[in-house]
Amino acid sequence: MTEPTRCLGRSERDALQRAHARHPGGFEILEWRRSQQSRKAPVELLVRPIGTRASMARTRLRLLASVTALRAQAAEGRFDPGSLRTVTVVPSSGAREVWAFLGAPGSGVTRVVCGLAARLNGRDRCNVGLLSAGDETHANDLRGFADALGLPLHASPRAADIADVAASLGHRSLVLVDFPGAGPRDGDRLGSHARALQALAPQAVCAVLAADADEAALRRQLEVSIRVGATCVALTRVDLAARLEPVLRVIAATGLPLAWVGHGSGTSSDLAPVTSGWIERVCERHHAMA
Ligand SMILES: Nc1nc2c(ncn2[C@@H]2O[C@H](COP(=O)(O)OP(=O)(O)O)[C@@H](O)[C@H]2O)c(=O)[nH]1
Ligand SMILES: [Mg+2]
Repeated sequence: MTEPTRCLGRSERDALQRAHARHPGGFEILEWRRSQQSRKAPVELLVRPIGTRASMARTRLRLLASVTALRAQAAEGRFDPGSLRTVTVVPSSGAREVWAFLGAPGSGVTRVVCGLAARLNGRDRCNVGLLSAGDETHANDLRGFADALGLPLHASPRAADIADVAASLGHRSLVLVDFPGAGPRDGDRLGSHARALQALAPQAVCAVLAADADEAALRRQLEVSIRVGATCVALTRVDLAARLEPVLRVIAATGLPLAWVGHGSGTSSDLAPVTSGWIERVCERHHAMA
């Protein structure tokens, strides 16, 4: 017992000693109370253990700080470039191939189709045919480009007809199919795309993702693309995205390989096959800025 407690009575000192034994780390006295209305009745002490409280508070603070740091780190998007798969998609030298392209409206599907057509047509004996899986208005987005390059362009607004229309392009070694934009809530159109893809049985189904879209929207878009059979990804509008880690993280989480990267609105020069060097450069730049 410390000096100041000498002025206390035996009952008070006993109560203090019991509290001290229970809370050796220290305690705060909340209330003195006698069990009966008599001065001789034993004293009861209501205490709050300071030590435990303080350390609990400290632990809670420490926990909060580490959770916040973790959240900040996740938001910052430390992205491991090794977690992202890439793939090189090239037309087979022998068999005729069909590649399908789909994505949310405005994500750059038509531009990717044009970019690849311009890149591949006439190279390594590849000749490209274009197929619009939409109505005439949708097909018109490709018309000027097809005419300028002298490429045949057919349209098939109905999923039931698409295999026949693709067959009418049988003289071309590579048919690129431009699907009208369909977002995650556009169930009717997604259903129609799924039926068309089933009929076409393409060698590649490419989900076109706009890098400047919101991370949650990108995730949902990839989910529905996978449901209709996506086999790879083309990342567009890279030049417009403030940060690339969110979209790269979303793609890596699905396990789908990234095939092409578009970083400009030009027809051919701004679309390129992805390389691991590009991914590493993008991540290094981001980490250097963080
Ligand atoms: N800056 C930039 N614009 C792009 C890119 N890809 C597409 N665009 C533009 O985005 C708009 C929508 O592209 P489009 O191919 O029509 O999208 P779709 O609706 O998915 O077929 C057009 O104005 C394109 O020029 C890109 O990589 N960078
Ligand atoms: Mg389009």
